[in-house]
Order: sequence, then C-alpha cells, then structure tokens
Amino acid sequence: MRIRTDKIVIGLLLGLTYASPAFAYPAFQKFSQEHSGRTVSCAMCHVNSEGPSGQQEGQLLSLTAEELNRVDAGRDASSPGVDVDSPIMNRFGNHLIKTLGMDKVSEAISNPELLAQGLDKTDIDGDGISDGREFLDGTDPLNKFNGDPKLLFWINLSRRKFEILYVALAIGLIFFGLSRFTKRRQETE
Ligand SMILES: [Ca+2]
Repeated sequence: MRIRTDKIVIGLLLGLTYASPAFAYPAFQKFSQEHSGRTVSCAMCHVNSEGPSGQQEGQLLSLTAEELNRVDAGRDASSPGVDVDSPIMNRFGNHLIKTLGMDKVSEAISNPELLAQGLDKTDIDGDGISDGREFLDGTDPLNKFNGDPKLLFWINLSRRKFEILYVALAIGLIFFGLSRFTKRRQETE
C-alpha cells in the first residue's frame, strides 16, 4: 500500500512539473494555423499530435527517467548549436531547438514570426522551401512532398529544367527528322 501511495505521489509531482508551459508551445501552433489558414497540429514539432502533456506515446508521463533527462537537456539548451534529442519532440522540433536555442524559442512565444525568421536558412526535408516558410504556410517541414503547391511546382520545374530542355530538344529533333523524311519521300514520288 505504501509503495502504491509513493507511486501516486511521484506521478502527481511529475505531472505538475512536466505540465509546465515550458514544455508546450500552443502559441506556435495557433500562429501557424491562423497565418496559413491550414489545420496545424502539435505534430509539426512534437511526437504526439496532442502535444507533450499526457500518458500516450511521446508524452511526458509515458517517459522513462533516462528519457526525462533528455527532455531536460533539450530544455536547458539555451543557446544555438546544441545537439538535442528530446523524446517529446520530432526531428523538426529538435532541429528547431538546435538552430535557435531555447532562449530564442521562449522569446518567440510572444512574437512567433521570430521563429520563421530564425528558420529561413534551413530546409530539413530538402524540398526547397525553408523551414521558416513551412512554419508560416502550415505545411509539414519533414515531408518533401508537402508544401505550398505553387512554390513546389516552380521549385521542381527549376530543378528539372535541364531534363525538360533535353526532352524538348529530343522531341524537336524527332519532328525535324520526320518532316525531312516526309519531304524527301514526296520529292521522290
Ligand atoms: Ca522544407
């Protein structure tokens, strides 16, 4: 009975500690959704689409002591450049903390545009759209097939311009050859 009571107390303490706003940033989700007009969930940065509070996978009350240490290490990464591997964050969330540092992330809560500005030079999924723009557009920064459709079209067109040029050239040569062949055949008839 004593052991069970201790477990409940420890659980409550962990719940109170890790339910702190320091672990969840609804201001970013709200901003991205309102700015883009797209539906944005906590899964843009977090493992769990419901955010870090709770007992499900990727949420604080489901984590081991070692995983909680990694959460704390991520929260303590105040300056940019620290490798972060927080189990409540997805690859983009950890990349965001490493790129900006937690001091900047905290500063951005009252001005989420700072987040977009700080991520305008990185492109974690390599689709040609910066992470900052994906945050503004409410698209998935970890999916190279997900982004603003017009932007993706022009970027892919630009990336494949030589292939398109070669195909156009090949088609032109085929038509040129066919027209010469037809012309010669008409002349010999
Ligand atoms: Ca991207």
